[in-house]
Amino acid sequence: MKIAILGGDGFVGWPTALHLSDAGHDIHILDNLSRRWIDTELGVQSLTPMDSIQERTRIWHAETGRRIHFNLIDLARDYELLKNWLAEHRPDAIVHFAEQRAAPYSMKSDRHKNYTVNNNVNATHNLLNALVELGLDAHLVHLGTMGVYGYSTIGAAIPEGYLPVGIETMGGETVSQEILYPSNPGSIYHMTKCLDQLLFQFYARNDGLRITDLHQGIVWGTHTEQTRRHAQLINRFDYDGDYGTVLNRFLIQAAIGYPLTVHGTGGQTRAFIHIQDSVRCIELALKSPPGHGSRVEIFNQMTETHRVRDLAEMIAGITGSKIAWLPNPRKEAAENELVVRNEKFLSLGLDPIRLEDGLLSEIVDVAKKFAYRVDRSRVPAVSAWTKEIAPLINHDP
Ligand code: USQ
Repeated sequence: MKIAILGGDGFVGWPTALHLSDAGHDIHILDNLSRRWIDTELGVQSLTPMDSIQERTRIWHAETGRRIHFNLIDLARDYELLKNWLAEHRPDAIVHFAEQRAAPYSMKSDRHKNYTVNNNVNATHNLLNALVELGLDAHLVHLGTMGVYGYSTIGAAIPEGYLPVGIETMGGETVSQEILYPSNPGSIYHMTKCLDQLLFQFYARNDGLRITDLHQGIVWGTHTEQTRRHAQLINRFDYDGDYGTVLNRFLIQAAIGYPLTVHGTGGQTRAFIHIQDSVRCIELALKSPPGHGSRVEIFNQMTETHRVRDLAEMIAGITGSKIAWLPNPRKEAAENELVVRNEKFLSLGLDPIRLEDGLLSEIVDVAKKFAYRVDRSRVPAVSAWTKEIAPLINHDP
């Protein structure tokens, strides 16, 4: 297939581009390189040394003989460029990662809130709009988030996108209907993914677009089969308080002797998936497009759930690290249960990678190798969810 990967220079986009290229597909990355600009804005860098996208694709070609094409396009701002590119190349499928993906970054200031909403919602809408205008019947696979469901304290199993409900009619009868699971975002970033869901519902129903939305959990790990092939194919690996995600942060903190930064009681339960499984799931989704006239296909792209304090205690047990119990910069339930249905990917053949000591130690080793690149002052999470929380987390103890 000819596949456009929007946001193909990012943390999940890059290994996906390599994985799909390796599987024989013709890969075209469209990216505005905003993630690299945000590193510059924040004054941080990936733990792993990353080359330019052009250099990365050159090395991939030298290693495999396969080409990955790169196009510098800002989906949110360059609608005409995007439309012209799609008209010229007419891809069979499109994988859409091109959104600002960090919850803490989206909450930093009014400017960051505006940026995240404008960027994410416009990017998705421009894409859908262009597909309809061009009559392009490409299968769109979007990287969404488990966070659209929110984290209730009830603990009922979360279905894959749609919830059966009984509704009482005027005549007193109960009829059953499936509705999109009620969204309950915990940050401006997560809110944009809820808005994306509505855009998808409309365009699938109104224009018959074929759309798959992947509600992904927190990704851990850094390497995939392809990124291991050459030092310059390495994936990015974030550790800072805005972009580093919880398990990867704990592993890097363990590697540099920094106390593991648990927010609050660590009672937050979240869904997780290894980066290698993430790219496999995207390939499985591409192989199973919804039919014409179908509703939006939704998968829960996660393999395990864990409580934050259990992860911290597990890593402290393996590495001897200390745990720091910190005031929580976020407004979120202190403790929650989480049960998630994920049968769809399992039935398509996903054999999940489980969180186990060997893999965790391997990541600590990668982190130790590049520990000299870490700026310890960038480790704490300092983006507060509300003005009331800010003094609690920004005070000098
Ligand atoms: N947390 C800590 N200590 C830390 C960092 C985080 O206790 O040092 C806690 C947070 O308070 C939160 C949980 O760990 O309760 C998860 O935080 P996270 O930063 O790992 O994940 P999150 O902000 O939810 O976002 C990440 C990705 C996002 C993706 C989402 C999937 O950045 O792109 O959509 O995971 S999910 O969480 O399932 O919505």
